[in-house]
Amino acid sequence: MRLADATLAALPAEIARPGYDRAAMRTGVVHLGIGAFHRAHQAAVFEAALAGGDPRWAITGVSLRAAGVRDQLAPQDGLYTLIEREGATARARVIGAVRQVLVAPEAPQAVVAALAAADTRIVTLTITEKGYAAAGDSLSAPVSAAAYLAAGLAARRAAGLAPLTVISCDNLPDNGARLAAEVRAVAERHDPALARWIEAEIAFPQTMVDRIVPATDAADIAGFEARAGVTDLGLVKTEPFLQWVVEDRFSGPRPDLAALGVQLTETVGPWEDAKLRLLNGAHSAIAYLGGLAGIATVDQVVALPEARRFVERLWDEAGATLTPPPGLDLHAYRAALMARFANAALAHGTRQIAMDGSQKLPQRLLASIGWRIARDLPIPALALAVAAWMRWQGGRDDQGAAFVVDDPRAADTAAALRDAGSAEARVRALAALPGIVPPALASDPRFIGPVAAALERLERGGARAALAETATE
Ligand code: NAI
Ligand code: CS2
Repeated sequence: MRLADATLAALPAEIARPGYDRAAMRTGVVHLGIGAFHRAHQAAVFEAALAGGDPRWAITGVSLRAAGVRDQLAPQDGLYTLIEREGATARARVIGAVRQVLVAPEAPQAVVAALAAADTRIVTLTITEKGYAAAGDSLSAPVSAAAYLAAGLAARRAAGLAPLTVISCDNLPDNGARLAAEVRAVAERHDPALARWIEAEIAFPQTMVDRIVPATDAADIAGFEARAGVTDLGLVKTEPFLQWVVEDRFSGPRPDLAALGVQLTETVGPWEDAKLRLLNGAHSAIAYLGGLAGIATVDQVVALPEARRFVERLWDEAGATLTPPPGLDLHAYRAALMARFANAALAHGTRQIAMDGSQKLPQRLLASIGWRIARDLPIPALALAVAAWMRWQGGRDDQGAAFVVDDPRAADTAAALRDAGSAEARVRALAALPGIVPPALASDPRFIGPVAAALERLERGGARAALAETATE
């Protein structure tokens, strides 16, 4: 039996479900990139708004690529279960906020119409870091998120509809401004007056988003089926922690976000730097070093004393680059992060985090390195993390087992490694690739030296030995 409106009543009482009238909700949100994170993070906040009596915040999800999530949710009336796991507890809630999912390649005009609907007041996005590459398409034949947004905004403007707010929820520095620039560039190619209207009327607030949401696997779905007696192919698993920091700049109505636990602020940057450089920087280091050592999950890596010492060392290096936002105690933040990493109930795959490293390294590791090198400060832990990403590009772990490097630049990094005959040559070749390591770093011996020494250490003795040596030197 599938999870659906008709089967909600059959669920065990301990599984929470929508207490509001789903038929009365209005679709105020369009989300581009409906994947696991949106359904565990922003949708959970919009669900709380609906549950609190504000019917305006149902969601039309859009996949700009494959039909996966649509095919999971359509037979379930848009319903899915969100399971918050910590240790032995697994709190399950059925989320009712998603009303429909559109697959853009199948129905591009339906996506434009959703963006141009009068009820739509907010657009959110989780399209991965690689979704922000320069959009070469046009709003008349949209493929990219930026082009769909330009097309939807053009339709709103032509219909004389009110502006709306566009909120990037991807792990990128200055995500709002980056997205705004891409959307305006597409609009400018079509009609400069549209670009000017977007600049004047549409808010693209900056955000910091945080909730660990591992990809769902078959065991998750089977486990829920045994617990609840229904099949939920749209199930999403996460942790109890959720943080959303949003720049307080909107073009139109929004839910009472502050009442829902969202932090509204004028300055998101310090929150973003702390999260990207501490949580995500450590995540990427754990992913590559743990993956090279053949370790499958984050909690298994940080169960190793040498790995915990290494992560603390990396946080010492990265933490020095931060100006903590008011109220953020970095010592407590680091302790909370380590506890979240150690949550074995998440089984967060190192392989998943290792994906798209060429799009993640700049903000997670290289920004901290650039800050420290400019002050002639040492970077042993950060250098080992970058060296581990470099070794990962070879597609073999320390045992020689091959794996696919899941990255839009994998062909470039593989080619760069091919003719490089030494660790230093490999570092220089990868650092010279455009769009990953900033040129100023790529030519700086204070970067090349430590990273090459770290790569030699990895190639000589493997990731576990390198972790242990670096953590204590
Ligand atoms: P997912 O794989 O479940 O969903 C990714 C979504 O992005 C899919 O809808 C996919 O079609 C779309 N997408 C991929 N490449 C695209 C492109 N080039 N253009 C447009 N759409 C594209 O991944 P998940 O877990 O939802 O994460 C998505 C993003 O959310 C991450 O890349 C990150 O920026 C952010 N995030 C994820 C967290 C997590 O723990 N999973 C936590 C914090 C942020
Ligand atoms: C992870 C992030 O997959 C990855 O790159 O580092 O998705 C991480 O789970 C989130 O940023 C946590 O908020």
